[in-house]
Amino acid sequence: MEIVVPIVTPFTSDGKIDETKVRTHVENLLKKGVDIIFVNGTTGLGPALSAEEKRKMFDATIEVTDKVIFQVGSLNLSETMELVSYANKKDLIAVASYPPYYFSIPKEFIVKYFKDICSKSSNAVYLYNYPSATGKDVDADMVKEIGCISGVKDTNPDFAHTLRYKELGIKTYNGSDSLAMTSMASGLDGTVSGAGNYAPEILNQIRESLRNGDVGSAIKNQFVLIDLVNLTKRVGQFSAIYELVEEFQGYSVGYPRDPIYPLSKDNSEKLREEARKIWKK
Ligand code: ELE
Repeated sequence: MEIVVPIVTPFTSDGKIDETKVRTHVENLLKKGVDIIFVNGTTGLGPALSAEEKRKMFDATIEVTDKVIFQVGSLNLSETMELVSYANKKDLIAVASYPPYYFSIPKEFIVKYFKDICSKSSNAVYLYNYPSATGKDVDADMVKEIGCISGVKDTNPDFAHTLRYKELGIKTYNGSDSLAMTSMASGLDGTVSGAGNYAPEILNQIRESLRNGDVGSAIKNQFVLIDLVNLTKRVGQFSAIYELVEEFQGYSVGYPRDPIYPLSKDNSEKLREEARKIWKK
């Protein structure tokens, strides 16, 4: 029952990655019971980062822990490969990639993309599958065909779809906040939760309740998490996470990156107030 957090990427007001804030955030999450840090995911605004910025996020994180999954995907395979080679010199859990998105390409190209990454990587290679965002579903059959994927994060409301990867015997995580409890209770390796940036305690409580056989309490906490996530979605989920880390964890993770604009003062205040009501700590 691992808790994986796809961390936010903290930017300074002039758009640079704030590595000190990355380290502070990672240290705190680990203290709060998070097992693995996923860098450059969706919450980390991965598709909006340059290769250099992705590497910086990885460097800052690995200074604190080797329990890292390094998302290296992009539409530019040569940049992706540079990051794969860079990671070869380090000790980490895995490199991961979403499939090449945006372009309509045949399945064989996607299979080849992952095979190419595997052939270059001395680390484990994980798939980041997020069909509603990428427009591509790299399902269990395709993973079987690729043949070298050893883990998957499936951000997918279709839990049966996620379970099929587990049948292949690979590390399997579901990445939907609303399925965090289900992911931990149902024999997957754990959950990947963006809300874990600001509410790692809730994920930990869910896990503790499941370990103690208290399903009722786990469900209660899952619904608190769902209410918080739904609240963030009303104002801009990814911008809101920056606000709620400060609100609930007590330190700043800087700014998001335009066009994931920071929230207006008004929205920020309302968000924080409503979030406090939902999660009475
Ligand atoms: C998810 C979102 C999904 C987290 C990442 C993640 O950031 O890399 O609530 O399911 O829409 O993409 O947090 O959130 P839901 O895997």
